[in-house]
Amino acid sequence: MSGRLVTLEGGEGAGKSTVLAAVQARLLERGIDVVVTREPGGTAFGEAVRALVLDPARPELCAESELLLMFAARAQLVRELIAPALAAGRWVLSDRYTDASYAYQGGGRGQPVARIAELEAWAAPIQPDLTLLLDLPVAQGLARAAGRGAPDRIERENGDFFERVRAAYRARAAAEPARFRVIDSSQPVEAVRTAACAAIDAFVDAQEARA
Ligand code: Z5A
Repeated sequence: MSGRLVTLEGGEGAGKSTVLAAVQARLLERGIDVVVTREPGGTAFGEAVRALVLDPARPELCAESELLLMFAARAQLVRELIAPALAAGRWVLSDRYTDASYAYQGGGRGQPVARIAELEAWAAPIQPDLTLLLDLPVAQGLARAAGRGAPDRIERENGDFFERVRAAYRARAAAEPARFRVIDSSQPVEAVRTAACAAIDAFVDAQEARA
């Protein structure tokens, strides 16, 4: 089987980190060689960009710079890690990818979708094959995230911002039902993990049937 790109997405406190290890373990159980990464980050350059873009001491960062920095980190990740891994037949599991830019910089910050699509086509032309969207009410996600210590620059945004992020994610999932699996992450952790692994199993089954 050739390589596939699987992404995990969701708003604040959705539980991506909490389910990531279970998804990785399920892929390994299915005999799939998987590389795990995250955005922004995943490369030395990308991690430096992450530190810059999430730094609460940089409130002056404008929305345009934020969008470009996300794509600068992503362009590097695609060329350094994602494209070579897929070309070698490995799977890539990424904690966030391009949908996050549509949700946060598009929905949240109001950056034009056409501009984001242009950046995507140029800097990150590899599309995910499967995206698990962990979805839950904003208030519940913010309550979970509140227990994690000092908020970063983006976590300092208000509830309206995160409502726009959630709406943008849900709109993307509705527009691309073949790629997205929406998981109700307001459920207890074990139920979310089970739903995520079931989605992985169904996807792997379908890929094996096609091979
Ligand atoms: N960002 C962007 O703006 N544009 C982009 O293009 C990209 C990213 C790629 C960093 O992302 C920021 O970058 C993020 C979006 C922006 N900004 N914000 N805000 P990140 O993914 O690294 O950081 P994050 O969004 O803050 O995710 P996180 O810290 O990894 O959170 P999470 O993975 O979704 O949640 P978690 O850590 O697994 O869980 C949060 C807490 O809830 C924790 O205490 C858990 O124990 C608890 N939890 C989790 N699941 C449950 C359930 N089911 N029940 C009860 N409690 C739970």
